[in-house]
Amino acid sequence: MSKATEDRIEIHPGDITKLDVDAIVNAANAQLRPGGGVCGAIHRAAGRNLREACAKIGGCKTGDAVATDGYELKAKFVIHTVGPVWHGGKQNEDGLLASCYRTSLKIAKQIGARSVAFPAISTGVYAFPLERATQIAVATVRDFLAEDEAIDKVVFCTFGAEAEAAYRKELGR
Ligand code: AR6
Repeated sequence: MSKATEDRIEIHPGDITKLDVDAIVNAANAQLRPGGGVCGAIHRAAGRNLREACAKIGGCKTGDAVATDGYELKAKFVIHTVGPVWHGGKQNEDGLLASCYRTSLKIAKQIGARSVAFPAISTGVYAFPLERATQIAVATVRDFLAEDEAIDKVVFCTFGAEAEAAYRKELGR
């Protein structure tokens, strides 16, 4: 029998670059440049081959995602998704953020990644309100896992006490 959706979701506080999962998701920018935040940390940990792979791809639209190898990371793949910049909520930020999670999981399935870790996309530099973003992240992942058995495990990697508390509340843990 397949595992229940809730048993396939974990919270992991800490640095996503250290995680031993098939794929980690990067909160990227549209140019796929190394940048700062979690993106900068992933690029530093994966090494220059990741920067070159991203430069070759050239870019990614908001709400969309592309995969590369993980290079020096433990993770075999990095799935780069571009979250929306928060403009007050009337520019389809919610829909675009949901699309980031959904598209990243679709790509994970296509490349055969069965365990996937997400940072809290858009909640840093892009200023998406944390609680609202957490609700979207959790709802979208739950929906995907309930419909599809290709992914065994999704890890919400929280960076800081505030994000951890938001995810614990949303997941009821
Ligand atoms: N591991 C896990 N989560 C992290 C880490 C880490 N090592 N470092 C930061 N976070 P942000 P965004 C959390 O700003 O808002 C970049 O410059 C952080 O606490 O990285 O989508 C890109 O290049 C926050 O909760 O991403 C883009 O230009 C979350 O990761 C832009 O920022 C996302 O924060 C993207 O902005």
